[in-house]
Formats: sequence, C-alpha cells, structure tokens
Amino acid sequence: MSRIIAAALAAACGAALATPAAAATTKAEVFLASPSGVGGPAGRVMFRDAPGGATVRVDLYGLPPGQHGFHIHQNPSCGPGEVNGAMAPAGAAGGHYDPMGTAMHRGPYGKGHLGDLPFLTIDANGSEHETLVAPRITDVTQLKGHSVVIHAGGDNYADQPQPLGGGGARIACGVIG
Ligand SMILES: [Cu+2]
Repeated sequence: MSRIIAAALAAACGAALATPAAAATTKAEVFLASPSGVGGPAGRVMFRDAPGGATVRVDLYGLPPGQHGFHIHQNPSCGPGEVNGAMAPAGAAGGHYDPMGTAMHRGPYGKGHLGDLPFLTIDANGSEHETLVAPRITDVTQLKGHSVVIHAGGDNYADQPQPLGGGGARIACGVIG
C-alpha cells in the first residue's frame, strides 16, 4: 500500500515539476498605410497559441471609429503595391493568407482563407484594446513572414455582395515577426 502511495506521489511530483512549454507568440507593429508608403504608428497585434485557437491581442490607436476588416495577408511588406490593377496603400502585402488554397473569404469560423480574422471594432477614441480569437489558427509560428492588414470598411465574412468581406481600401498594416 505504502509503495503504491509513494509511486503515486512520485508521479504527481514529476508532473508538477515538468515545466510547461511557454505558448508560442508572434507579433506585428502596426503602421498607417498611405499611398506614399508606411506611415505613423498605430499600435500592435500579438498572436498566441491557446487551446481552442490562437488568441489575437490587439492594442491599436489612431484609427477611424467603427468596424474594420482585419486579416492576415500573404506578404511581409506594407508598402504601396498593385491591387486590382491600380497602386494602393499596403498593396505590397498581397492577398489574404490562404495556405490551403481555398480562394474563399468566409471569416474566422468559415472554411476559407486561414487569414480571415474577426473584424475590429475601433472605439470613439480611435482605439481598441481587446483579445480576439482566431479558432482555426493552431500554430502562430506559421504566421511569421506574413502581415496583418486593417481595412477601411467592415467585414461580412463573405465574398458577396463584395469580394473579401467588402472592407475595401487598406488603412493600416504590420509585418508579423
Ligand atoms: Cu484584408
């Protein structure tokens, strides 16, 4: 009996002493996007692995109040670039991060682009300090070498009536590292 208890205690202590691996994180410093290039700072975004999907901590400021489409885009660049045949702010970030090749915008719970994040809700002061969840992102280290983009308009998590949730122009961007 005592031997069994001793073994159980040893097992429990072993479990307690095992150091849990720190959850992986990746982050992006966010800057305003302008036709001439990367503008002033607008805060930061941090992704962290968690049960049930990555958490997305947003600490943003200096943005227009209201809802804004918020996505991971393919390229680690926030400079001007071509979007639909015309030069545009943060166009160099490319299209939505879509490693499975779905070519569909379906939002954070859908089966489209993996980079489809929950839309932002910027408060009357131009800020947002919140933790969102991206349930389909299970390894935040794979986001390194991509970017986050904030759009002028909201996001209906569909390609209808407008493509990519209807957010339109890119107003801020950050490279994920
Ligand atoms: Cu986008």
